[in-house]
Amino acid sequence: MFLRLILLLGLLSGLPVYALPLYQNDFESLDVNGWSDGGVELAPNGSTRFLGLFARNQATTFTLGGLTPGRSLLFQLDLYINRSWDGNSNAFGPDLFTVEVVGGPILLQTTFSNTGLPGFEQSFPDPWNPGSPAVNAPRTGALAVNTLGFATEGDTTYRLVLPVTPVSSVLELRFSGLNLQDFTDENWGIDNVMVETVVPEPSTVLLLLGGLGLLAGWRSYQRH
Ligand SMILES: [Ca+2]
Ligand SMILES: [Ca+2]
Ligand SMILES: [Ca+2]
Repeated sequence: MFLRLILLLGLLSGLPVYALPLYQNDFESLDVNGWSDGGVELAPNGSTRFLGLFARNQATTFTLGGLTPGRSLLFQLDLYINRSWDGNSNAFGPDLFTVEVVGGPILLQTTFSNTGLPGFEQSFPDPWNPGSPAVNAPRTGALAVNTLGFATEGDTTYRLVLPVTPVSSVLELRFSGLNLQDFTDENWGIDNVMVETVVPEPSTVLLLLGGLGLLAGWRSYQRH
């Protein structure tokens, strides 16, 4: 949060802030290095290539090395939720998606829905709570809807931005579905992956903190 605030303030103020990309992949070059499972799929309408397709309880693990332990990263990706995901439904799910650090914390666990039926709402953007699931309309928080050409119930794109702090020089992130049906009913894919480390210049941090201090002082002065 602090890094993102510094980045935002730095961008607004024009002071130097660096977002260093460590990894980027839109899968158009068919490169799946670093991914344990999945191949490159072409969207049914030919608009893009992505890592997939995953169905049932399938998973893929992404491994990135050469990291500095303790230095925060931003992991961004586009998640494609395709066909008849049923969200919180007990009868046909719950259709769960999880991102976790292998041997570490769960970064995201939630349900998604592409159907409009009562009882088939989704938990996203809230986390999955099995005792009392959050009730959000299907496709809440979507970046795009029906852009890939999947039949019948369509497809929904979510842009996930997950802050993560590696505890060693190697980070393993595991992406998995749970309770999904076969590919023809419910599947998912990953695209536009970007991992970056946000590095503010020391002078930028000092100037911004100094500026915030002056602002607080001025407001305090005005009140008196
Ligand atoms: Ca792509
Ligand atoms: Ca379904
Ligand atoms: Ca289902």
